[in-house]
Amino acid sequence: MIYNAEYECMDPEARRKLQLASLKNLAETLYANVPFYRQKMDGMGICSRDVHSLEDIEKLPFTTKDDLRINYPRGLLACPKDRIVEVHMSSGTTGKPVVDEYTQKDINIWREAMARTLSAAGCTRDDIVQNCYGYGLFTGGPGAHYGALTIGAEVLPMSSGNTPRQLMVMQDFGSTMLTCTPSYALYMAEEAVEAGIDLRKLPVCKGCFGAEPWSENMRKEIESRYGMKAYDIYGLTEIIGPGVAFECEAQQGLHINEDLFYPEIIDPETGKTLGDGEKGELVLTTLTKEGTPLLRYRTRDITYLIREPCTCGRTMVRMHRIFGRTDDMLIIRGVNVFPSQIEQALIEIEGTEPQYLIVVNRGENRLDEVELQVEVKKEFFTDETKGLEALRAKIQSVMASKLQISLKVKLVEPKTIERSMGKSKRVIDNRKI
Ligand code: DLL
Repeated sequence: MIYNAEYECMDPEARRKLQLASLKNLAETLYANVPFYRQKMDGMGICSRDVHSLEDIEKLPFTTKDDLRINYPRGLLACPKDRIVEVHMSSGTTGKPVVDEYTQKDINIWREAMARTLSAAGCTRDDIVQNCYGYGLFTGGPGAHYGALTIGAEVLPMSSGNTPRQLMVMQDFGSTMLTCTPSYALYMAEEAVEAGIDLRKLPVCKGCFGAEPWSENMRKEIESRYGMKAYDIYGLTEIIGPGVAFECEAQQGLHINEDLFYPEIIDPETGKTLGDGEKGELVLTTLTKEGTPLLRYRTRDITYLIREPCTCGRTMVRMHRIFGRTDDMLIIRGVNVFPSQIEQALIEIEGTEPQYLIVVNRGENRLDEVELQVEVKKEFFTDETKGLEALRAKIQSVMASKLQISLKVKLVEPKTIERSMGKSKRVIDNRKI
């Protein structure tokens, strides 16, 4: 279902005009109101009057996560403080958290973006949305909540955790839609089996999953365990939270809410703009935000843009599902490795579950050593050590040929890798300690 055809199916040329007007306005506001941007633009000898076309965005400065941290907590505010009505922050596992401050207009933009997102997955006012993204400073819970309310659906604001209660509510209230991280969806499904609950017999038939990388394999697993259709949704605190991009029923990439967020793809090394279809770092500009608007924010997420028209009728550009991040990229003995590549390689190996953990150590010889722990399907975990040994050797040789690294594979029993209620942790890099 298309929530707002006027904008989602807009003539691309008309949209470009709108984007240009918003961009000029943004450059002007940031120059006038945010000293950080004024200094940057002065340093580059550029001002808003130099923006004549959308391509001129390349003349404007980038914003990085470090810029946000340096300006913590309120250095990037672009409007008077009393206009702020809500604040969110990232979890900030390293250093200071990044902050997003919303005016009422920003909240309305978020509601719109998330209403489009949930509608594309089939959400209507008849739905009961069990929202198990975390509530609080994290944007997941509130974002999905606002979207569901805007559509007029009923929301169960569960937040994450307390899985027995989640399953009880799902059965008793007949939730029809699930919103949470893909890893938590799988965790809940496993707990349901344990509790003797057949999720496929429940009304839950669709879900929007995101906030962490996941694969087609995980999608299939969620879809078959719940008997549902699973959609990928993408966003980040800095830009608005969830609601930046979402899958439609065609599931051939995620539509970016382009009238609100302007995407570019750059080469992360050189900063040069790349063309459609070329894989690189996603850079986003918030076109209409008031509280903490950002110019050319370097997301560190790797994807490419798909400009061809989509069968769903939306004209908004699509991005490929996120391949990984420039910064979770592991360098193993000089070879660049993304955890998502390892996951992708595992999909093709019969007998493994999409649950894995990468442990990186620096060996006595000072060389990197990687241990890949992989969960094996129950039926494989028999006493027949020969079968297991063959599987282990197979994984090892697939990884060596696909990733050009040799790693030690450790097969573990089903459900031994720690499950997370929020974002799952796929890498333990002991080299930094
Ligand atoms: O995770 C916002 C969100 C909430 C998105 C709920 C979707 C659903 P942050 O905590 O700031 O915000 O983390 C943002 O998570 O830069 C990506 O690296 C990653 N990420 C988010 N969605 C996806 C996705 C939220 N669908 C960071 N696929 C982003 C892969 C994702 N990675």
